[in-house]
Amino acid sequence: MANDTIVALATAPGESAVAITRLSGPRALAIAAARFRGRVSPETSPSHRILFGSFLAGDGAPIDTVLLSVFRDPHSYTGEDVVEISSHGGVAISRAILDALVSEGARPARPGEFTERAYRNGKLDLAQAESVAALVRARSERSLRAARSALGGSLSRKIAAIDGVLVPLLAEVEARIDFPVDVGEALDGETLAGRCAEMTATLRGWVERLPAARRVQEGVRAALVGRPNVGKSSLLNALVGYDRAIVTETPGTTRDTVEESIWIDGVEIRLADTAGLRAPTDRVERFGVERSERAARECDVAVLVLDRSSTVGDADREAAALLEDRPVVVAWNKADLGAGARERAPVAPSSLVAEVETIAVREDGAETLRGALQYALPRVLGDHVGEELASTSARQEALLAEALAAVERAEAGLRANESYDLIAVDLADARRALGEIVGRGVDQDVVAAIFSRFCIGK
Ligand SMILES: Nc1nc2c(ncn2[C@@H]2O[C@H](COP(=O)(O)OP(=O)(O)OP(=O)(O)O)[C@@H](O)[C@H]2O)c(=O)[nH]1
Ligand SMILES: [Mg+2]
Repeated sequence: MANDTIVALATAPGESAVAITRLSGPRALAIAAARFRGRVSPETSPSHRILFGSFLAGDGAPIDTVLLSVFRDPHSYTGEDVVEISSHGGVAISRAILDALVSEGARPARPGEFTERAYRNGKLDLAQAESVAALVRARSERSLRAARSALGGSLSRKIAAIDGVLVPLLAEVEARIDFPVDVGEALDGETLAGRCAEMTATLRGWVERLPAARRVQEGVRAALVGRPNVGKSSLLNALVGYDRAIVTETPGTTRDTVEESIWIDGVEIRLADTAGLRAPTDRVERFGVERSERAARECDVAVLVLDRSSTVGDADREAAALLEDRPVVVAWNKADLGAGARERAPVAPSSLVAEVETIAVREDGAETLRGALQYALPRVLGDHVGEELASTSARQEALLAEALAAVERAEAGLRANESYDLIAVDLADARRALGEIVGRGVDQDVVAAIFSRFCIGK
């Protein structure tokens, strides 16, 4: 256990109703007691009590009246003695409290240091600790649920279940290396391969869900794409419900991509309005068009905006070509201006999710367009649209891919009657990769890097 006591503001700095300053470590109770005057001292208070009193400056003058929560080792977030001081919010008050605690011997915490201590004290495994960051960053109901699921240990339980197959299998394979003549009664390679196949299937199913989990976590990227002046910005404004982007009758109004989010079925949809696609007339527009092309190529779902009142031309076809094989919702805008013959949208049938008619200037059709995006969600999230997905970090994704590749190699090796030494190496590799997800045998630098991405006070 750490031998120093750390302190940080746990709430966002600035003006607020309440601010919480958090202390953790062996001297947390003594340090808090040095500046607290109340009926009960934190040093004698039982765990899980809230004490009311004054918090004092060095000269004994009160800084603020506070509520002080006491959590004794090991029943706290970090597993150490923890004191949380709730004061009035405000820059000066929090600053004064923090300074006072530092002058009593606490050290300002590094980012993520509280959670790091929780991890080191066995309160959380590494996968759970990472999900704390995901929880704080969650911007949608679904991403919050995904982070909560990971924090609840869903990843760790899955790994434990795979370990339950992997460890005995590895032992069996290793036994054959050591005692090759004694295996008469033992399972043959095909049977071992069958057991390995169970793991391969579990891991494969898991890896297949990762892109969907990532989209839930980070938000689905939806780009409004089309030639200039078709009404992309007007549609963005209609969807978000306020004048987010500039709209004018001049083609080429939007120069930079403009982002705003909406939420559909608890999923964040990150809408990007883009500069109209055409041969650029100046340098600024060229940069804008490049950004539009990138947004079109990188989005998860596109809204191809076409002008219902004119004919589909090369510019529309070129815009559509950028969308290749991603799901596309076609918005036939300016439906109020009358139309010629109903034309076919320049989108491959396999990509086309829905076609809607809109009159963006009157916000007509915005709900239908929203519905079309909702309809496109299963295409983006795959079959797992309604499933509980656990948030996974990029580090965990890479390790899962390693584990899957290793068990696939082991399975193929077993079927091909390869030498057991090689198979044991693959299985051990899978075990190492899975173990690292929950923190087993992880390099200290990796641990430090993970927590350095947290906010201070977390
Ligand atoms: N009549 C009619 N006019 C519309 C409609 N939607 C947009 N407009 C008008 O069309 C013009 C262009 O609209 P924008 O939303 O700026 O079009 P854009 O596609 O963002 O254009 P760029 O940014 O230049 O690529 C504006 O004058 C809008 O008022 C519509 O549904 N009906
Ligand atoms: Mg625009």
